[in-house]
Amino acid sequence: MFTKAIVRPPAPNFSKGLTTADLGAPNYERARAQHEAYCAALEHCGLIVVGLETDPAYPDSTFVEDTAVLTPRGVILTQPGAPSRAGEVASIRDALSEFYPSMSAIERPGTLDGGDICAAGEHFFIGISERTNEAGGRQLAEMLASFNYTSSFMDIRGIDGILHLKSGLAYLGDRRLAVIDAMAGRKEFADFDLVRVNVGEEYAANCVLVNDRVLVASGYPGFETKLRELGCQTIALDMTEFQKMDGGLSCLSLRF
Ligand code: CIR
Repeated sequence: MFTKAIVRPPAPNFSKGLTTADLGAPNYERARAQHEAYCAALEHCGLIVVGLETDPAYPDSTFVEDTAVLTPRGVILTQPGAPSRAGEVASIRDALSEFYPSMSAIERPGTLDGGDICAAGEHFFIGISERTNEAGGRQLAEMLASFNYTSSFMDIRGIDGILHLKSGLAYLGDRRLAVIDAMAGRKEFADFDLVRVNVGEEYAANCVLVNDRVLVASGYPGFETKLRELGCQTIALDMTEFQKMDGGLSCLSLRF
């Protein structure tokens, strides 16, 4: 069960962050409103939401997930692969130190973004991407092994429209994964039941299991219907402004 989440609202210069999406500039007021609704949904799932100050020094800093990997057995601070985001980790370390007296950290030349790490029970999928390199992935795999978790690498470079592994993959509990078609054939998923995300609804793959609910992006009825048919209680949230900055539901919080 998650009991807490760390979030950081978008700063007024949020639109200056990195993006590959060709969806236009985000509207700041709407992004703030969507972020508030996101926090309310986490509270509805029973979490205490710890809100950090906005940080205009880092326009992408609302995407807190990329700065740490939180597991029930230990916490690992990341080494974000985008140089403009490297400085985001320091304030997250401070925020987490209240809850975790000791933390490990990925060291350069390793790079690793939290968005590339998908926890599926005792197993972790580690995406090798434009942000997470093999050195970073190997460091994380060793740390996870020391916590008695298994892991496997998944190279996602070259999959169109996928910034991070979790842009196309999410764990739904009960050995079930939501996955886009471009990844569905991977042998690493052999032991899991796959919930295929409909073509054209790929953005919806970045959903988040929070205790007994699943947060999903609104506007993807095919995928949400599939989840409901499987017995998931979904909460649909507008994510349009974060999508314009390549962000999804999982990136907006660190849950623990
Ligand atoms: C970036 O390019 O780093 C941000 N604009 C978006 C990060 C999204 N994070 C995530 O998917 N975990």
